[in-house]
Amino acid sequence: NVPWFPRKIWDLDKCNHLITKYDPDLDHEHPGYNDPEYRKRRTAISELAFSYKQGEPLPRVEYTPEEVATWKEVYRTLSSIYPTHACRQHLENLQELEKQCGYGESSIPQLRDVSNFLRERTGFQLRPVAGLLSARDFLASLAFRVFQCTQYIRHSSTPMHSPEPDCCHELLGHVPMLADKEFAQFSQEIGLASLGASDEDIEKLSTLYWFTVEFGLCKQNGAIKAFGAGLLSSYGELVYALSNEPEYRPFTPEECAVQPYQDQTYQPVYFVSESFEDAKMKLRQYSATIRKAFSVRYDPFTCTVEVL
Ligand code: H2B
Ligand code: FE
Repeated sequence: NVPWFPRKIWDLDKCNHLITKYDPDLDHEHPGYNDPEYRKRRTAISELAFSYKQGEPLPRVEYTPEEVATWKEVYRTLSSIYPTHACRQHLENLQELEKQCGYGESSIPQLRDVSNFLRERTGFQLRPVAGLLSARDFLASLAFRVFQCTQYIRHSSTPMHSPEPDCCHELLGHVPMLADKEFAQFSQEIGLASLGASDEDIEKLSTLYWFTVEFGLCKQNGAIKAFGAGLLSSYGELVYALSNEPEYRPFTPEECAVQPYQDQTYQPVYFVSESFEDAKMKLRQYSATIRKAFSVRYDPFTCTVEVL
């Protein structure tokens, strides 16, 4: 009994199971919980994601001056430490996004433009999502080179922190990395490994995702740099992660997959990859050890998963 999984890219319309953790309507600790205006705005942007169907043009959002002000602050602060803290791929691609995709502190880029940019670079595309998705649904979309992307922005009272993913995290953390060919392949392979996997293996793959795509470090020219989107979108943790204070371990999927992780405070340990190429090869070996009754291959011509 293999759990259901999407076989065609259009099946992603059914991969929409949200997790209510950190929801501004339910979580009393959420910075927007006591702000009815913010919650109304979130509901409106959520509607766009709920009604989205694969293949439709991505919805545009007209951001308010308050939202743009939040973006500006985040953009400025993070840009100031990228040169010393971000990996080469992130830096290069962010420059390209500034040149070609309207990235900058004065406006929040539109998902439609960003998705077109990524498609040209690595074949990745974005799809709007209303909030935190189940790990199974989130990982499954990666198998199709689809990245589920939030479109709302964090509350203006906490520009330097968000308990949940928001457009600052996606656009500044994830998007520049998804424009890298090796990294895109790495992401898709985690996705493919997740299709039809047991709950236990989904948990392990989520943990792997966490310590690489979200909080991964890598070696570049003898220095440690950040490539994880959770780091690249959090000033505080980005500084901490490269401060020599936390523990650093070489990336090994077997060890990484079972390491307990923190989503409330900084990570006590980070995994350092030699390169994306190396991380991808190690992940491939690890994936082969996941017990599944079948193997899968993605056919990019038909956007379907072949089950072998
Ligand atoms: N949902 C959304 N919307 N964005 C994410 O970055 C995300 C998610 N990450 N669901 C997932 C879970 C991740 O923490 C892993 C795969 O569990
Ligand atoms: Fe993320």
